[in-house]
Amino acid sequence: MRMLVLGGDGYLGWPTAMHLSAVGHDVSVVDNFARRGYDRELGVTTLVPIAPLEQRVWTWQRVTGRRIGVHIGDLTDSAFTHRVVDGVRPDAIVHFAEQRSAPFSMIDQQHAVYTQMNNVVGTLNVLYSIAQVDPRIHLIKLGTMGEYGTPNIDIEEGWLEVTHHGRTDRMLYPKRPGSFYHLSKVHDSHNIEFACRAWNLRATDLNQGIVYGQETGETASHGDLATRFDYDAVFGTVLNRLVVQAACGRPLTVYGTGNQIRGMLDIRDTVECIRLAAESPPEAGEFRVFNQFTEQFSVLELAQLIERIYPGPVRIEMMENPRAEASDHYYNAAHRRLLDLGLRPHYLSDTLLDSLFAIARRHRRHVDARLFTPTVRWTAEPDPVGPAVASLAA
Ligand code: NAD
Ligand code: USQ
Repeated sequence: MRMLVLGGDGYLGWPTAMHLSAVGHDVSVVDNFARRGYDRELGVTTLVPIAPLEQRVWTWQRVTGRRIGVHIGDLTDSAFTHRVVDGVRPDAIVHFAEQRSAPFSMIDQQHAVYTQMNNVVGTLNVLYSIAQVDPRIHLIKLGTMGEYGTPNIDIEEGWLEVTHHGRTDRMLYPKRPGSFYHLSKVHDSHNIEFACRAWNLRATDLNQGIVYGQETGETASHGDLATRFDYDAVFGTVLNRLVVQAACGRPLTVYGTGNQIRGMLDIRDTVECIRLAAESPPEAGEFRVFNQFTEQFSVLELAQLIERIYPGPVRIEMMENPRAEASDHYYNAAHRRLLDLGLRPHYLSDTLLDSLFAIARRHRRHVDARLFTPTVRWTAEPDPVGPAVASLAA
């Protein structure tokens, strides 16, 4: 298949592009390097160094003999997006290219507006391009489990059958997300579902949980092919952060009670889920939703697991939660459909954690421990809080 990977320079987009290329698909990537720009704004860097995109692609071709096409530009530019989709004429578009940090979207009004503009407008441009170039193109869109929030009922895969006053209908599952970032994904989902209904497009919305890990078969095959590994309080996700904190002998930062439960998955399963979704497309007009995670954990369970297996002293620090989120809640989310397509999950194991500890220890001299402290609060105050954010405002 011919595949276009939007956000192909990112944490997940780059390993996915290589994975799809490795199994024989003809892959091109799109990126505007916004993510490398957020690093500069925040004064942070990925713990594992990453090569420039041109070098990544060049090394991939040298190592495997396979070519990955590159298109540099911004999806919020409708002419650029249309030009790329029309030029490549892909069978499937995998859309990772959004601002993906909840804390980043909550820094202040400017960052909330940027996040929703970037994400919602970019996705709208992709939808229009598909409808105008070829409605048969399968859109595989990265959503998030956080779209659902933490309802007091079981979470289904995208849809819910509701009986109200004696009448029954199949409705999009009600959403109650916890940040302006997560809300941008809800808006995307509704826009995509409408485009499928109105224009007969075909789409898979992957409500992905929190990804952990840094290596796939492809990223590990050459230093230039590595993907990023974030540990700062804005872009670092919880398990990746706790691993780096343990490796640096710093306290593990558990927000609130630590009883927040989330669905999670290994980065090797992310790239495989995308392949599975791409190779079994939905029908024309179908808006299909898969919950893309393999296990659920509370934050405290993750911290205690690390405390138990890390070969050195570990201290857990229960700290005030900078976010507005439910701490003690019911959580039971369906996640069958990718398993039915053939996903064979890598469950969180001591071996995986040992390999992550090794990666963190290898690079720990570059860790800036100030970045472990959360600086963004879920307030509407006009002034940014904290040193990392102050540099952004400047
Ligand atoms: P990332 O920030 O590392 O990658 C996103 C890429 O998209 C970056 O390279 C960025 O430069 C690019 N991009 C952003 N806006 C763009 C635009 N307007 N035009 C062109 N390129 C643009 O993020 P990631 O961790 O790889 O996440 C990828 C996707 O998966 C996101 O949509 C995210 O919401 C979703 N997701 C991620 C996780 C996770 O744990 N990392 C979990 C669930 C869902
Ligand atoms: N948390 C801590 N300590 C930390 C960091 C986080 O206790 O040091 C807690 C948070 O309060 C939250 C949970 O851990 O309850 C998860 O936080 P996170 O930063 O790992 O994840 P989140 O903000 O939800 O965002 C990440 C990705 C996002 C993706 C989402 C999937 O950045 O792109 O959409 O995971 S999900 O959580 O399923 O919505």
